[in-house]
Amino acid sequence: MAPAEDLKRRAAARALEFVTDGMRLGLGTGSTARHFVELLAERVREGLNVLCVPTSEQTLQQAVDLGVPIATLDEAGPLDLCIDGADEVGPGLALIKGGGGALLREKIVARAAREMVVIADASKKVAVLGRFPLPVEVVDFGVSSIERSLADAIREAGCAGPLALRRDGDGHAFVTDQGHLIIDAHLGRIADPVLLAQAVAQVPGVVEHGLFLGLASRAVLAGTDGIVVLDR
Ligand code: ABF
Repeated sequence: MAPAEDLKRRAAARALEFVTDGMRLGLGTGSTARHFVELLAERVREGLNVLCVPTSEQTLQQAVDLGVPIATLDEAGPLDLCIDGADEVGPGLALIKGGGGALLREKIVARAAREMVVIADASKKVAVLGRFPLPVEVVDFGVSSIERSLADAIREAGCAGPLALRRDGDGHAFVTDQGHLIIDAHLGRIADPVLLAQAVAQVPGVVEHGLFLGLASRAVLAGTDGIVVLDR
């Protein structure tokens, strides 16, 4: 297994230790979360009793294929634990998420869980958020106007940088599981994530953004020198 994938798998395996029989789990999206679902499926085959809510169609399909018991969030009710990846892990476990386009369901599920544990390779840990573009999920009505308003809000929050509508491989606009579009904000540095989150959320047409603040209670980061578990 490639070194980076091995680190992701180690983080996923360590997070599995937080899962106990009978838990209702949120299942994240992305390559690290994929490792977690694979390892969780092994435990389910050994008799672990869990009920899981996937955060994307991609994770849903993986869980179904591997025989992991799933439910909708409405069926499951309050969750015990959400395990998910992240694009950046900053101070206070402030996160940038959404590189995989699943940020809306991810944030809803993370909020529905008593605890959210982030799993990642240690390279995701940063001193300041923003090197990774901030995904902003928007409706597909008046996208150019929304983008202009978003640029104004970002500037007023003390940030700057180009915005780009996310496109897939063949140049078409990327469409999320909820049928929305994503504008990526290439800000470079986010000095005040709380201020920026408040500003972005107020732009008409913005459905959700990739700043996850006050949601993660723990981060499991796997590096070449071992695994670090950070508590908020
Ligand atoms: C998902 O995990 C996304 O929000 C985020 O972009 C991604 C991280 O991906 P990976 O685990 O593949 O690095 O939650």
